[in-house]
Amino acid sequence: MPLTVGTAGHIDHGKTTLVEALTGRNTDRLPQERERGISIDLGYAPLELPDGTQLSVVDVPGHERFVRTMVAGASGIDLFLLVIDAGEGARPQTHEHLAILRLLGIERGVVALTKSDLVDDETLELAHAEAEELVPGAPVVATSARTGAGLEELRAALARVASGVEQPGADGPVRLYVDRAFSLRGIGTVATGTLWSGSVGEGDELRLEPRGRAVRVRSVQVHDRPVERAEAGQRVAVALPGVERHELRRGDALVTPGAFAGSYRLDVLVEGDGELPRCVHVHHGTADVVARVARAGERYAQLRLAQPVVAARGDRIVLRAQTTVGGGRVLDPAPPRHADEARMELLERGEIAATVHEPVREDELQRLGAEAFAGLERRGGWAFSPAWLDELRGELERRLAAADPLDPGIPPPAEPWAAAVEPLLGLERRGAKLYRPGAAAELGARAEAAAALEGQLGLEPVRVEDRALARFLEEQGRLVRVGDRLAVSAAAYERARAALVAECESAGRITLARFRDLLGVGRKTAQLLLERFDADGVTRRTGDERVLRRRSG
Ligand SMILES: Nc1nc2c(ncn2[C@@H]2O[C@H](COP(=O)(O)OP(=O)(O)O)[C@@H](O)[C@H]2O)c(=O)[nH]1
Ligand SMILES: [Mg+2]
Repeated sequence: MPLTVGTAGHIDHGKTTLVEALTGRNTDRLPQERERGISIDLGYAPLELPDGTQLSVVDVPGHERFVRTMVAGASGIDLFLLVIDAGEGARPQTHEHLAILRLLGIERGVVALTKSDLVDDETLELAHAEAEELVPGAPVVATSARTGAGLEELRAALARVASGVEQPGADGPVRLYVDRAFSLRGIGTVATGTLWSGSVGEGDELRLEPRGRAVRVRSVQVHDRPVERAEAGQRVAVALPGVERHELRRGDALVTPGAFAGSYRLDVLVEGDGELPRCVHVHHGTADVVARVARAGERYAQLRLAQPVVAARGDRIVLRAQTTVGGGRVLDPAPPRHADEARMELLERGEIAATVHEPVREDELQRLGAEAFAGLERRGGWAFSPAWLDELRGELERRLAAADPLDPGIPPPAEPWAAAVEPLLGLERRGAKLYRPGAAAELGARAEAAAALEGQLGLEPVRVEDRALARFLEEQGRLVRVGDRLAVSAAAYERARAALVAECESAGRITLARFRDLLGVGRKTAQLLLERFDADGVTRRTGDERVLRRRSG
């Protein structure tokens, strides 16, 4: 599996010329080829070294593109080829590129002093010394693309450094950040990028995130040649039938379904020396997204992104404003909406389970690490701490104790995890409320009030302010509610009904006035009672009169 070498260095220092001298390919010429639909592998050139090592060289045309390409992860760029003009020495972009390489943890590479044909030996020696000081530990090789001097030595140095670089793993879920997307006649939409992990082959079902769209891979190319499967670390072009060109954006990721998701927040460990502006460009994968920085203590920050990114724990990011202002490592690719220093400390130490208290979605936690679930309770796709469950039980107990004894239930939790957690609570669901198992309504402290009320009840409605008490007593057959917060005795209601039914059966109907006279009550009381009989389905109103409903009995 080839490793990828990324060129770095100030503009006009001879990067492209050197890559052409090494590989025979002019990476600057590719855009025109691309327009003709021939090459889909912009800026990449294969390089076979004398010892058989396969390298893939990426030469980055513009500065912005440099940043983007470099951020493309450990398996995006495995080693650097830092180019310094022997006559000019290190310039601003030399330093910035080096800083970015360091932020990203790309530590291995080779320094090429270029244009050695243009300088005298003394200048070359000076440049050599300067380069060794600038990049300690990296081999420094003087070269001339014009004369070919030093090219063999440079190849040997690259082979030496490459032999010490770890190959990216082919296992794990697929992750490919889209670098470019275009349409080819007869093929459809094609996306290119570096495969960070996993492998991709014809027929694979993947997801395009953060859009969340299912896609199927029709065919795969590596360095312009069709392959059965592409492996992690390779430059890949995938044909995606059915996907429109405009549905793909740089920064999107093709991933194994469910393995990664988009997020508007990243919790990161800040690397670099300190202060960050409040607003930065976050470079991650192939994305460049604006974000607000919420610091959490001296070492951490939450990045609040203008567009979602698809990240994973451990990913490197570069932060830029006018220039590179810092970098970071992702601690949580989809953190809660709050920059929590204590939580980030736990995440940095790998104590994932300790960050979980209230329920979090299992798939989100899964993304933080394989051992994330140790010591947690899991139910219905949610994970939570046993301590949280105890707290919830305690809280519900308190609310149950405070509930109205007449209806000793409480509304169940309404959070998204409620259905998963409810069976663990040991409570009984009745209708819309939760009760202690077997709990029954009781008068409790209102027994006296109930007795006093019952003493007043008769045919004339009595005011009852306590609605719950009125409902309870009515359910027990001890009163009948009429109007708004009024009640009559159950016996009076029965008597009134008997009178009403008898009258209707003999006369066929009844008026309000007749009913009032029959009972010997006021108009208002007669009205309230008739309305209740209507509501109970005893009578039906027709104009000024009432008739019996057929089923009344
Ligand atoms: N004399 C000489 N000129 C070189 C050499 N390498 C590059 N150049 C010239 O330096 C200029 C910039 O080179 P280029 O590769 O485009 O630089 P880049 O911006 O770093 O990619 C071009 O005019 C090249 O012809 C070299 O080894 N010797
Ligand atoms: Mg160039």
